[in-house]
Amino acid sequence: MATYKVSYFDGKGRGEIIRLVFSAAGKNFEDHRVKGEDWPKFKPETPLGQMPVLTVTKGGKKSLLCQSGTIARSLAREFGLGGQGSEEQQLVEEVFDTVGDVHTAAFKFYFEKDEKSKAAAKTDVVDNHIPRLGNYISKRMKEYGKNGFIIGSKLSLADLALFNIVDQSSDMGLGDAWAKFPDVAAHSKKVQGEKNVSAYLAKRSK
Ligand SMILES: N[C@@H](CCC(=O)N[C@@H](CS)C(=O)NCC(=O)O)C(=O)O
Repeated sequence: MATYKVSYFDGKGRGEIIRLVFSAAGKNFEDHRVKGEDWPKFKPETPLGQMPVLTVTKGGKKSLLCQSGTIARSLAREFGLGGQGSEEQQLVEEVFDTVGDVHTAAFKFYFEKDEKSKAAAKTDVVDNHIPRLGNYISKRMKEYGKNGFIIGSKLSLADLALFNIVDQSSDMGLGDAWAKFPDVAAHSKKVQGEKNVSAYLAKRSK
């Protein structure tokens, strides 16, 4: 049996989707929070010099894997959160990538130091990225979702990814931009109410 360790800074960022996949699937993982001062020592041991890193130990062999999206997708497939059948799988990954575009734009805003560029990046997220995602989610839910999920009739990586961007963008002060999208608000509530997710959220590091 494989054991898993997720290494990331002590924040949500690009590591949180992986923690959410493990938690929603009810799978054990070591939540390795790397302190800023310990990162320079660990960095050269990682494949890309970046985190998150997933360490998989199986049959005495240790593999260090990188790229948050690749890790989240492959674990989701392995744990039954990747969509049922090829059409659902395609749609789950479509939602995941669409959310990823918004995540990248939100990070650009959040980490920008120059005030003028930061304001422009915020406008781009609030006026372009979030409305585009909000409208797209309503469409996909109507076409392919059941029981309040975006794709199919059970929780998938698509749901975790949307919940994660809404949660993290609210942390970044962008929460109001979702107010015009009641389907998204209802969806976040639904995901938070899922048994394994709600147990994780109750104990996750603030
Ligand atoms: N495309 C990569 C990006 C990883 C990335 O940018 N990691 C940042 C934290 S979010 C990092 O490790 N920064 C520290 C460094 O580069 O030294 C992924 O999604 O995993």
